[in-house]
Amino acid sequence: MSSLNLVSFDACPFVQRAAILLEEQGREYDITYIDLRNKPEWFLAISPSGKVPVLKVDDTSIFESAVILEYLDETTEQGRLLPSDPLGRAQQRMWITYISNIMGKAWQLQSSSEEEPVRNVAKEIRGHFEELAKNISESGPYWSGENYSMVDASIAPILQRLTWAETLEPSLGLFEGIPKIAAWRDALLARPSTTSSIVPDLEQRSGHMLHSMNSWIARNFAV
Ligand SMILES: N[C@@H](CCC(=O)N[C@@H](CS)C(=O)NCC(=O)O)C(=O)O
Repeated sequence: MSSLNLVSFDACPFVQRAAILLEEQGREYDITYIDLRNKPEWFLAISPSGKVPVLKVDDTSIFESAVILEYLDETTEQGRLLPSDPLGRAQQRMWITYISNIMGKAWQLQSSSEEEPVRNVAKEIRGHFEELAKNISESGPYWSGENYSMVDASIAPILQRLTWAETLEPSLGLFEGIPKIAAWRDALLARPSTTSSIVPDLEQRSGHMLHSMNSWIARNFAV
């Protein structure tokens, strides 16, 4: 069996997507943490964009979180998360791409140093949540209903971070009035793969990092 090594940055939600799937699949893997402010040469040699995650499969490297998820899904001995019919697969991929765009906005929300851009991007994120709410299964608790899917693994890290962002700045109201997204979030945050795929003190580390970057939402974070 191939060895798996996830090259990671401790607070990265894109890395967490891959870690969630590895946890869901019960696969053995190692994690190598790097400092993104001081990227090692060996990392730049395997990550042309200079971004994590990279999954090393023996001596071969795969970058881009959505591609890593698909590789893991195709090579698992457990049940696959992507559906077997091409249209079902296309639909999941399209929402995963949609969610990746929200992840960029969530980072703007966390890192902006002024209130106005944070409020503006919060409004955009709420708009995306409303769109997702129109498309999530009626029955829940997950995207497609009873069964956990690749869309769930893709969004969990960002729902987790935005929930935390709201504890820092409750007036953001990101989930207010969108009960389907709040319920989806609750189901995903209660799932063991979501909690076991992060470093235990993620909030503390993220809080320090954001505070040191003059993040507006982390302005009162106790350092
Ligand atoms: N599209 C990429 C995005 C990954 C990404 O943005 N990773 C961030 C950390 S969360 C990164 O490595 N940033 C380093 C940099 O841009 O220099 C993916 O899905 O894997």
